Order: sequence, then C-alpha cells, then structure tokens
Amino acid sequence: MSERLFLYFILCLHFIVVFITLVCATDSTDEVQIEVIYLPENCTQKARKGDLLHAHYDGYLAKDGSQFYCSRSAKDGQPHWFVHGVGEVIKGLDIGLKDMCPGEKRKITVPPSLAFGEKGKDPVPPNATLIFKVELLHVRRGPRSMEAFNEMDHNNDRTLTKEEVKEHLKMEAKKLNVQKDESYFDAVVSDVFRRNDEDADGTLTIKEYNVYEHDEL
Ligand SMILES: [Ca+2]
Ligand SMILES: [Ca+2]
Repeated sequence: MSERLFLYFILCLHFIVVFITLVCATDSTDEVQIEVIYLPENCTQKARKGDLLHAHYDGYLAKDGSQFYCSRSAKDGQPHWFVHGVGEVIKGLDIGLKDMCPGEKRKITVPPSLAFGEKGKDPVPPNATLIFKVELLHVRRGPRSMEAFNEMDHNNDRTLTKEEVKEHLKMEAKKLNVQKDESYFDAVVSDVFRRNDEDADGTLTIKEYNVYEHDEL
C-alpha cells in the first residue's frame, strides 16, 4: 500500500467513525427513558400489547418543567382507560408503559419524535421533549384476549351486550375494591361501544371486539 493510499484509508476510517458516532448520538436522543419510581412487591400482571390499562398521568415539558396535562384535574379527574401498544396514546408512552405492573409508578421521558414532533400540539410547543409521571392502576387483558371476551359473554352467544360488559366492569371493580357509581360504568360502557360497535346494533361481536390483532384466535 502506498503512503497516499494508506492516508486515504485512514481518512475514510475516520469519516466512518464520525458518521457512526453521529448516528448513535442521534439515536440515543430519540429513545424513551424510563425511570421506575415505585415497583410493587408483587407484580400480578405486566402490561403487554393489547391490554387495557387504567392509569393516571401527568405531563410536563422537559425544558422548564411546566405541567401541560394532569389526568387528576382534567375533565372528571378519573384515571384513563386505554389500549396499550396500538397508538391510542403517543408512541413514546406506548413504549414507556411496556411491562409495567399494576401499582407501579414511572417517570417516562419522551423525545419529540415519539411525542408531538416538529409541529407540537397545543399546549405542547414544537420539538418538545416531554416527561410523564405515570401511575398504573390496573391492567386487564384487552381486546385481543378471548379470555376477556368469554368471561363477559354470560349467555355464551358469542356477542356482548352493554349489560354484559357493564356487569363485567362492576365485577372487576368489586374485585379490586374500587367504589364507583352507576354513571361511571355507564360512561365506560358507552365509550367501549362507541369505539367498537361498528354496525351500531348495540352488541359487540368477537370481530368488533377484537379490533386490533387476532393472535389468540
Ligand atoms: Ca352474550
Ligand atoms: Ca355490533
């Protein structure tokens, strides 16, 4: 190898290293950071894709720590029910909630690319890194689970009525010792049907209920 070629080779190597360093640096700022604040001793059921999660969360802007959302003071102050891992919440939260246990508390830092991006979304400004403090209250096997469907389908006719869903929610609440009034259950049931009852006939078929994936079928 001539000296010139050797120098050229070293230069190329240098560029490659710089390039890789840059790519890695970009990558690391694009990752969700998870800090476990509290982990209960017994983890009964870890959150997995398709599960229904019940959680309280507060959202803060990383740059100045100002709070832009608080589920405890928003609307009726109720924790949110949502399906995990299907984009019902921002991507960074779906990533940050993975394998979380009921009762666990996490601080989840989400880069803008996995939150509201370059544009932002009122009240979140453009390119904002967000910090969420999440308390996961309950994990239920969600829409993907035939287990949950069969449990709810009391008369085994392969469809769910509003009453069946409501009964199930009440039973779950009782099991978990959660006191809620009738209107709360009615609101959750209406929400479930609004999202899933595609033909609006007032019942949910297996297909309507399993709207996301069909792994178990
Ligand atoms: Ca039924
Ligand atoms: Ca239907």
